[in-house]
Amino acid sequence: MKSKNDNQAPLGFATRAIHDGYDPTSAEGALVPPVHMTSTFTFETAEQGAALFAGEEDGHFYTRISNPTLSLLELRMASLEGAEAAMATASGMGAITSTLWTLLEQGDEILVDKTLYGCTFSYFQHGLTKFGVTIKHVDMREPENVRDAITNNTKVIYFETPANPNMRLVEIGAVAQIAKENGIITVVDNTYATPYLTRPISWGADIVVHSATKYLGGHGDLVAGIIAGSQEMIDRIRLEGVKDMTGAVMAPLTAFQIMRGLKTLEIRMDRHCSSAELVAQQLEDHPAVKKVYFPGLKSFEQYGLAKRQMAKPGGMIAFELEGELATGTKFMNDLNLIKRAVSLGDVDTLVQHPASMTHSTYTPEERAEHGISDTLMRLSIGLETPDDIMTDLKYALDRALTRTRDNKVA
Ligand code: 4LM
Repeated sequence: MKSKNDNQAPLGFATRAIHDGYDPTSAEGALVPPVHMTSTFTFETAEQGAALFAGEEDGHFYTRISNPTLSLLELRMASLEGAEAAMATASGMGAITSTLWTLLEQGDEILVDKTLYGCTFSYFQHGLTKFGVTIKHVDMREPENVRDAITNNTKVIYFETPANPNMRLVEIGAVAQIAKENGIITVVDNTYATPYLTRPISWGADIVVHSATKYLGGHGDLVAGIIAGSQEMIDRIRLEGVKDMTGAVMAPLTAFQIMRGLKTLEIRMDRHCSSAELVAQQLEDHPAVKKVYFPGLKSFEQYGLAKRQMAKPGGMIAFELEGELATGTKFMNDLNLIKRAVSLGDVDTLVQHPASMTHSTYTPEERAEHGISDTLMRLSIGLETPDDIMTDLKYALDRALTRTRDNKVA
């Protein structure tokens, strides 16, 4: 389908998420694109097979490299991120590792924000370092810290915004500008924001990675990743990182599920965001809560940046309860509707405790140094009726308050 309407105006985000790249007449009129459940593709002649392998002819020949169903998802994700090209991968970690194995060599240095998803942190600290890559953690809330940390060996700058789990933001435009001035590639993990809220490439980033397991899929029923960037970068990542190093290719059926998820991404995000605003306010007003980290609250340290860089504040909330770790554990156990689970961006509201779950890959000392406290709780606000989410929270918060008061008296 054309990406402009007949008046030559660009089509909107939701329209592209539903229609881009597909013409039903190419598939016997099927409204929903067919799923190409095939590992391999036949060659009309041996010569044609050789030409495909030599890159002299375009076409699919093996699903680890490309497949029509994956290509359609890749085209849609490129369109939504405002990128030239995209690549579908088996998981978010598959997207991250395939990208960085391609970009980095022994002796290179990568500047990485202080706050990262636990397994990403682990990959940097325990994976890349084994192969002679130096990792430098920088607090990227202040872009000038990045400039100060750059050396002749710096090849890549990597960050999440908002960062998992403590919601810190990084000003993409400012960091990408410093990177460009120094010939460095900027990679942004856009999982929390999604392209509906933030498009890092429009701010100057080179590559965007996603855990498509989260909002893009949106229903908690798949594991997947996406990489978006220039055609040249994506070709390299496809043929070096994915084809030969990680093999982290997405299954065609997963691509079908993600394309179904993308069709409702905009309306789901609108609801995630509006419910999260209500919940964040409820948390902030409750005496059992010490501090709330949510980009839509005026009390959020980077509220101004959130307004500039995010169309809406997102569906993720982090907060600290009054009391200690045990208060949080009991709070989680007192929830009924809200499910105790890692992952995020699902239709179901989920709660988890980063220090003992997603960020247990950090040592306690590393967590302290990287701003992930032991009492931090994380909520992924789902699509249930907002009042029901808040009623469940109020019950558990009221009990947390009673416990904290009883402990103070005792
Ligand atoms: C979680 N997160 O936080 P796969 N990037 C970000 C993430 O949050 C994640 C990944 C990449 C969680 C998983 C248990 C910002 C994952 C990794 O899980 O490999 O699709 O994505 O709860």
